[in-house]
Amino acid sequence: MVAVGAFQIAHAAETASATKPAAKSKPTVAEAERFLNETEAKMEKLNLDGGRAQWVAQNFITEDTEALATYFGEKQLSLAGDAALAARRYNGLKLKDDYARKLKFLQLTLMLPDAKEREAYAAKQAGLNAAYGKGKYCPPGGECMPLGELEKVLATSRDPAKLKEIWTGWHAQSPAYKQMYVDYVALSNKGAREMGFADTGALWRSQYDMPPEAFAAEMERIWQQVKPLYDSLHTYTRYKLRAAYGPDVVPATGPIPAHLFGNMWSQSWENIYPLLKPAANAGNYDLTKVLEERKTDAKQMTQYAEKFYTSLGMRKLPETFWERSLLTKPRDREVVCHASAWTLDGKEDVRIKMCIRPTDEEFKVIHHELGHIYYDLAYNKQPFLFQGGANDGFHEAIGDTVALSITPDYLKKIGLMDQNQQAGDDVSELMQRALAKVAFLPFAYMVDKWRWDVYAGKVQPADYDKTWWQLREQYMGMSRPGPITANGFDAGAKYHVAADVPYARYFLAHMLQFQFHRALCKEAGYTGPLHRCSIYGNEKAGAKFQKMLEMGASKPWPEALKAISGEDRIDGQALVDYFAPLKTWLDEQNRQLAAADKK
Ligand code: X8Z
Ligand code: ZN
Repeated sequence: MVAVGAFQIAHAAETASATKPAAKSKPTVAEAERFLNETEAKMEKLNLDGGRAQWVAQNFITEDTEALATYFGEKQLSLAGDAALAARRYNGLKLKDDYARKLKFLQLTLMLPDAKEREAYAAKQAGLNAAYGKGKYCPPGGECMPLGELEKVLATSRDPAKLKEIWTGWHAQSPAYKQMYVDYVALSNKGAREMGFADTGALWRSQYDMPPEAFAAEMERIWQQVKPLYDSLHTYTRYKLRAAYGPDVVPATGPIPAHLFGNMWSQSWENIYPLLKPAANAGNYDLTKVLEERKTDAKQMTQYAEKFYTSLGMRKLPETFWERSLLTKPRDREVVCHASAWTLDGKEDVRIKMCIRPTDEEFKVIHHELGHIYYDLAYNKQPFLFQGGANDGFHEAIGDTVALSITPDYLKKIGLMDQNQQAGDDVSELMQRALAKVAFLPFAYMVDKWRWDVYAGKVQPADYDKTWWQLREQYMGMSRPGPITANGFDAGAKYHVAADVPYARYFLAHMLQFQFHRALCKEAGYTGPLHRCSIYGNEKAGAKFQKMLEMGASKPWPEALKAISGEDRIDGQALVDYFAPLKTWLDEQNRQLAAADKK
């Protein structure tokens, strides 16, 4: 199954006549077990066909591949729905834990009884993916630019007018598929309600081994833990952006325009590190420059990442990974460039699809993607229904945990940094990390806050942008670079909204990766500051990691968390502790800057 992808309808199965019970007989445990075993086998088979159709649809965007993806999407929905309904019959039985868990999984899905509606749902899902993948901004009189090129301008230009043009150009794409999204949401909700959920948002929140309301409360609890750190970083960033762009562009109070953060969604601020770097002792090492100068190609980038995993005692990637993955953007066809990791057969046929560029940011993303792949490979002996993350946040956290070990010392070890090159001091190291990890937090929270409200019908299509920007302002402290447009669809300019991939997973992953990192560094016997810890080459830490990965989705996630960290709660404290020295520094800077402002 696709590690990141359209709403996962992997949990599909067929009610074969062999398992269909006589209408009046009472369900038995033996019958339930047989049903689950047979269902799982059928799902596995269809999943491979569906995965292949999706793979080609995203690798070669054409009408034909879109139709194929729709065809199999409908089939998967149909099987998932049948299985979910058939599963209900066994709900009251006292089953062994594994079977009870599988029975629950089968019912966490959409069910659309009408074939026409299933087809419409699948067609819109494929259509939205394709539309996003093909998106471009065509400047007046200039050549059309795909997203990757637009992102490069946002990362490197410091001309606010140019930044605004690029930002606005990309956000002008999504209104074209807004109606498709609106119709898709309606169908999705219908399918969720058939299964007894209030709406699709409630279905999403039900996937965490706790009631949906408890999950929403957990998200808010964690956000409150990390919010003070974000606020400190935002305040400091405002001062620096004002210094760079002037008071006409960056106001002294209130939200900051979203096009100035070096990223299309202002979800990561790494690219504006040069504007923010702490003046004294700031490291001037630039990994992007090194990768560019050395002409490090996409395969080499991937090999660096593979080498990290094998240094932990994990296996090499299968030969077919290299043969079948897409690592660079093809020139002659349209593809969905947003990075993703896939397992087609649930065994060895793993691949990634990513348009790799030689940058520091993408160096981390490739480690992220291989995290999905190594998780997939680790749990490939689990039964099909347990071939998944302990929860989706775990899946997103694996590669990020590894990437937290990309430290200056590690880069020296692998020859990407000169031995005598000076690393930055603690504050500048932490600042760089915070611009990726802390800046991201409110975005990771608000995307699904918006979607939960959309799915719940609390936000109508006419108000999509109004609510989107209310949340952007409330949580991120940002504003739209220009006025909201009539019938706009700014949320749809983000891949995960267009492709309907839940986003709370990334919020969880940002907590989990600091919990994992802390636990693995401890396992490795490391006792220094955690931002200097790299578990590279430590097989003891690797073994601990691997043990959790192999569990897949077979146990409730607190057990998986316990296996690696001894904790059973997803918690923001590990992240807060990691950045504590930066928080102290930021607060002192902010105090001084405020005092200077008053003079
Ligand atoms: O989508 C991704 C990965 C694939 S699962 C590249 N990420 C989120 C994003 O790009 O918005 C990684 C971090 C957040
Ligand atoms: Zn991912």
